[in-house]
Amino acid sequence: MYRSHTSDSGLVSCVLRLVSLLSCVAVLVGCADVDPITKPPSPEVADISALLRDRWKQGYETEDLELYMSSFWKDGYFYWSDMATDDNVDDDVIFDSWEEERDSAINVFKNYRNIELEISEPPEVKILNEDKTRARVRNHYKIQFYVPEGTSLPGGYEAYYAEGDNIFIFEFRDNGDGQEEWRITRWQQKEYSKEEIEATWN
Ligand SMILES: [Ca+2]
Repeated sequence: MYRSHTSDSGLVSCVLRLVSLLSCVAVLVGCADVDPITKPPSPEVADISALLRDRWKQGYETEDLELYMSSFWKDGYFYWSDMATDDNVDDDVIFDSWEEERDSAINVFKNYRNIELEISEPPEVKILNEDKTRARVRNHYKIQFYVPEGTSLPGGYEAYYAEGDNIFIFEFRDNGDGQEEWRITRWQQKEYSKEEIEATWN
């Protein structure tokens, strides 16, 4: 009897523990459901998000060439835009040099008096390897380029508008100053067509 009694008691205790454990889980899940926003982003997401905001976007908007170019790794840089025609690859712009990205930025900064760039935040970040040194990053952008005063674009417009999605590959590398950081190594731009932009207005 004694033995049996002990065994029953053990079972009861076990069940109670299980119930107690399940309650804890329920509380934890409950908390996560109520307030998911307070979960801080991982260091990778925070760093990548900061680079896009404080160097890539701010450098372009303030036409600060060095700041803008510090968003990119020089070695192995690759750029590809579908030029707003994703059904036709003949007009795509593709290059694999950091210098060409720089020349393109110099050209834009020379020809437009003001640039306004809006990006979706935070970007979607997917870490691609176990070492956490490579990530695929997506965001949405809206950009407006204003021509200098007294000039206009064909049709009399004072600004050029573009919108679309960016798909970046970021890598975590040594920046040459003994510090490792995330920067863009590959940038694919899927630009919206005029029809796609107009569809977002409705
Ligand atoms: Ca195209």
